[in-house]
Amino acid sequence: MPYTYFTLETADRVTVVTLRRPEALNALSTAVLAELDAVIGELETIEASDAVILTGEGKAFVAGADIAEMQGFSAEEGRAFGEFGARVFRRLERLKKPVIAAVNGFALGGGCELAMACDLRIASDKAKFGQPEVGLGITPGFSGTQRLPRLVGVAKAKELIYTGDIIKADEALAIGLVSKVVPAEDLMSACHELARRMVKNAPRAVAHAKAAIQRGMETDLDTGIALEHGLFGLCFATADQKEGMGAFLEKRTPVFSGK
Ligand code: CO8
Repeated sequence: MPYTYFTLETADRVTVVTLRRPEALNALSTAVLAELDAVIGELETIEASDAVILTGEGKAFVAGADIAEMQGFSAEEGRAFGEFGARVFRRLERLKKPVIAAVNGFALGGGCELAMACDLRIASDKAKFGQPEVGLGITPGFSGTQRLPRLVGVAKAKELIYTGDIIKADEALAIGLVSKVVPAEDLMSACHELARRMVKNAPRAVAHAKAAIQRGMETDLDTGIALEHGLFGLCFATADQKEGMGAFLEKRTPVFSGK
């Protein structure tokens, strides 16, 4: 399906989603968020793909929510915009395949929040991260106050959010906001290499592992362990479990069907 702001390319079981609004540093307007919602809907249905790489065109991953659009908002409009963005990000976070953020440049405000809604983040050495919202007179509004402390700890999240400091990729790595920093020219190949190591596995097992981690991190340990049991059990209803274990016993490489 053609989009105004996104392109999708699927090859070798990986879909690359590129946000293309470089003239506004890929800022998230209502129209961009609505398309992102539709893109996620499409990703849910692409059977040829088991992993997603999300990146931005130009010098930004995403430089935030669209300041020009937000400037005249009433309190009610601000709340509705925040709720909409947060709902779209939550849908991305719950996608039943891993999503790697290939952070090519600025990931600020809503852009940092979007990267945090992905499963993990690989940064170009040119990437910059921050939650500069308080400098604009607002708080983070697409769940940054919730995901940032969960990712980097409460004190560091408070420091970043209260100061609005912009940090470079190496500091983002040091605080655990990103998994790896690579030279800009190697960013996409590094993300593809990582995705390849995921999609060689049984897709449903990876999806169940994602659900167990994601939902488990949002609850207490006993509930999380019970969730894991349920999802672990479901794996035994898949053809890929039989194939994976059969291949091991027959000393051959498994051929997974995603069933
Ligand atoms: N929104 C709209 N337009 C933007 C944004 C943005 N977030 N960021 C950049 N642009 C536009 C610029 O206005 C400029 O447009 P034009 O060419 O028409 O003047 C164009 O993109 C290029 O930007 P710059 O000329 O500023 O590029 P520089 O390389 O000089 O600077 C920066 C790059 C440092 C990234 C700079 O653009 C910047 O500071 N951008 C804003 C960063 C920011 O504050 N982001 C947070 C926004 S708030 C937010 O994300 C809240 C999320 C939750 C919202 C919930 C709402 C209720």
